[in-house]
Amino acid sequence: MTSLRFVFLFLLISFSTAAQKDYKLWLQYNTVADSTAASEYKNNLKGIAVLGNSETIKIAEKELKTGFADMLGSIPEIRKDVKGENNLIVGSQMNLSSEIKTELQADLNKINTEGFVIKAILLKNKKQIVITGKNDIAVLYGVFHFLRILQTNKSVKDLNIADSPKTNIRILNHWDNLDRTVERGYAGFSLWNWQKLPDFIDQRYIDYARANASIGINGTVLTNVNANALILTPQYLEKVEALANVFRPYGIKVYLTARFSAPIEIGNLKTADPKDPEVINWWKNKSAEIYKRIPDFGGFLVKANSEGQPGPQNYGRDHVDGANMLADAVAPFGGVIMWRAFVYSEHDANDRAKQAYAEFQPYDGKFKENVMVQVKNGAIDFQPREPFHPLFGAMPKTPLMMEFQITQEYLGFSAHLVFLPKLFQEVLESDTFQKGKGSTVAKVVDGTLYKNKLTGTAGVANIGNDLNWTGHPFAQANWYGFGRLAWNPYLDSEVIAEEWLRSTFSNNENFIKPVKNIMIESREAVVNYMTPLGLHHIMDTGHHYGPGPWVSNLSRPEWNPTYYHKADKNGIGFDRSKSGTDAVWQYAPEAAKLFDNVETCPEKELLWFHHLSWDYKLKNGQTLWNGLALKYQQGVDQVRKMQDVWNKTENYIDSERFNEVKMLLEIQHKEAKWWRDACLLYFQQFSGKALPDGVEKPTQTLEYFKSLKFPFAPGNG
Ligand code: GCW
Repeated sequence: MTSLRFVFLFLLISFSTAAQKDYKLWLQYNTVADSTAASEYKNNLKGIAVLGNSETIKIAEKELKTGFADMLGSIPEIRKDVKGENNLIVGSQMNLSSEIKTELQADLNKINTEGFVIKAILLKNKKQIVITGKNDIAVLYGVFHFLRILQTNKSVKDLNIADSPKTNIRILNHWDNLDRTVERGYAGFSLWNWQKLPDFIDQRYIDYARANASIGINGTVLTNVNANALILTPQYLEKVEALANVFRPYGIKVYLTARFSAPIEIGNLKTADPKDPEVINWWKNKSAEIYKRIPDFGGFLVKANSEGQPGPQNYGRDHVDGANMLADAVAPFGGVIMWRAFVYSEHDANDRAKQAYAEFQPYDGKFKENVMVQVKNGAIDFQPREPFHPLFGAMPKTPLMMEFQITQEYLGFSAHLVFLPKLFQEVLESDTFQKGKGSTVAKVVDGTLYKNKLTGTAGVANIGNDLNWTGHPFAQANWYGFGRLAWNPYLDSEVIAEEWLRSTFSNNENFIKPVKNIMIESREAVVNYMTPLGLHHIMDTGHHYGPGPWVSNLSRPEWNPTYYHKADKNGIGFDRSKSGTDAVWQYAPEAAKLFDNVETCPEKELLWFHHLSWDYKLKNGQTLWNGLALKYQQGVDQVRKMQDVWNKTENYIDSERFNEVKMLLEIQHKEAKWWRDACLLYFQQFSGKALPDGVEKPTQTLEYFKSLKFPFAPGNG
C-alpha cells in the first residue's frame, strides 16, 4: 500500500515537472551541464548589485535569482551596492555611480531608449559586469539577454554588448473574441478571462508578460481585428485596465481594436461617419476615458471596410478620413493608430493581389503623424510562400508596419512543425528595389529606407490557454522567433533556431545539430507538400484545414481555390505578368521585370506570376507536371526525414515533449500525404498525365478526399 502510494506520488511529481517544461517555454533555465562554463559563471558572478527599486527592477532581480538558482544551483549574494569584485551590476544609467557611468558613456551613447549595454569592465582594477540602459525596462531586456547567454552556455568573460531594438512597436495581435474563442487560434481558448477580470489576476497573465519581455515584445492588442464594440464600454475597460497594470512593469503596452461602428453600437449615435462632429467627439471622449484609466494605453488597431467590417467607406469617406479621425482622438495622449491595409473588394474580380496596393498607395503622405499602415507580408493572405507585398517600399511618406501571422492558419494549424522565422526572414530580406538595389523590406520596416520616425512589427499570436501555450511545442519557437525578429529584422533565423533550442531543450550538440536542421528545413517542406512552385490559397474553404483545390462554389470569386490556381488542360498558375493581370507592375521596375519574365522569375514563385503549360520545362529539365508532382513528393519525404531525426532524440530530452512532437510529426506526415495525393489527383484531371517515377501512388481516390468535411475545425469563428 505504502509503496503504491509512493509510486503514485512519484508519477504525480514527474507528471507535473514534465508538464512544467512545456509551460516554461524558452525560459527553462536548465542546469548548466558544461562544467567549464558553470565554473566560469560562478567565478565571475560572485555577487549581484541591484540598483533601483521599481517594480521592473524587482522583476529583473527575481529573474536573476530564478536563473541562477536553476542553472547554477545557488544565488550569488544580492546587495543594493557594489562591494568587492566579480559582481554583476544591474541598474539603469540613472542609478549608476558616476564612475561607472563615465566608463560606459560611449556605450550608452550607442543605444536608444530601449537598448541595453552588457559589459565586462575594470573598476579600480576590479572586474565587474554591468547590465544597464536608459531606463529600467531596458535593464530588464538586458537581464533577459544576459540570462540567455548563460542558457546557451556562452562565455561571460569579455562581454561587450550594446544592443537596441530596431523598431519602436513590437506587438502581438491577438485575434481573441470576448467569448474567449480565438479566430484562427489552435492552442485552446483565449488567455483573457474576461468574466473573472478585473478581480482575478491569473498567474498566466504575469507569465505571458514575462515571456514577451524576455524577447523584447512591448505591446499587445488584446482583441480580434474583427472587433466587438463592447470592449470599449466601461465594464470591459475596467478589465483591460487590470491587464495593463499587470503588463506595465514588463514594458508591455496594451492596445485595443476599434470597431468603426462603435459610436452607433455603444454610443447611441445615428452614424459613425468620421466627418460627423458628434462622431469625432465621441472618439475623443472615448480616448480620454481610456487614457484616464490607462495613461500609457498604446492606441487602436483597425480593420475597416475589409471582409464585411464597418469603416469610413460606409459613409462615402476613405481610409485616410477614418484613420486620421481616430489619430486625432489619441494624439493628445501619445497614442497611435495601426490601420490595416488588408482589403480586397467584392466588386473587383480582376486580381485580389492587386487591391490593397491599388487602394492604399495613392494615400501616401496623407495620413497623420501617428498613423501606421499595417501591411501583411504578402499581397494575398499569410500563405506558406508569397512574394513580398508590393506596398513595402512604395509609400515613402507613410510608416508601414509589418504584419506576420504566427498562428498557422494556412500552415497546418498547431499540428505541423513549421519554423516560421525562416519565412519571416525571406520576406525581410526581399529587395523591393524602390530606392535602388538593396532596398530590402527590412529597411522599410525599421524605417531606415525612408527615415520614418514610427516603426513596428506585428505578429498574429499563436497563443492560447493550452498547457504549452501554442499547441505544438515547436510553435513556441515561432512566438520566440517573431519577438527576436521584431527586435532586429536582420537576425538570421538559423541563429534564432539554435538559441531557442538551447534555451528550450538542451545544449547537447548531438541534439542541437540535427534538430536545428529539421527546423530550418521545415518551412520548405510545408511549401512543398502544400503549395509548391508558387501555388497559393488552395486550402479547403472557411477553416483552411487541408487541401481543397477543387472548391469553386463560393459566392465571392476570390474565396475559391480555383480562382488562384486556374488549372485547366492547357496548364496551371495565375498570370500576373504584363500579359495577365499585370500585378507585377505594382513592384519597382527592377523587381517587376524579374517577376514578369518567366525566365528570371524565381521558380519558387513561378505559378504565382505565370500560367504555364503542363509541358513547360523547369530549370532542372523536368516538365512542369513532373516537377510539381516531385515537389509534392519531396515535401512528404522531408517530413519523413524529420521523423527519423526526431526519433533519435529521445535520450536528450524529457519524454513528455519527445512524445508530443513524435505524435505531432506522425499527424504531419499523414497530412503531408493527404495534401500530395489530393492535389495531384485533382490536378491530374487537367494535365492528363501519369505520375512520374518516384512519386508514390495516392492512398485514396479524389472522391474520397473531396468528401472529407470538418465542420468543427478550430479557429473558424
Ligand atoms: O487570413 C484571413 C483570415 C480571417 C482574418 C483575416 C484578417 C481576422 O482568414 O480570419 O480575420 O484574414 O486578417 O483580417
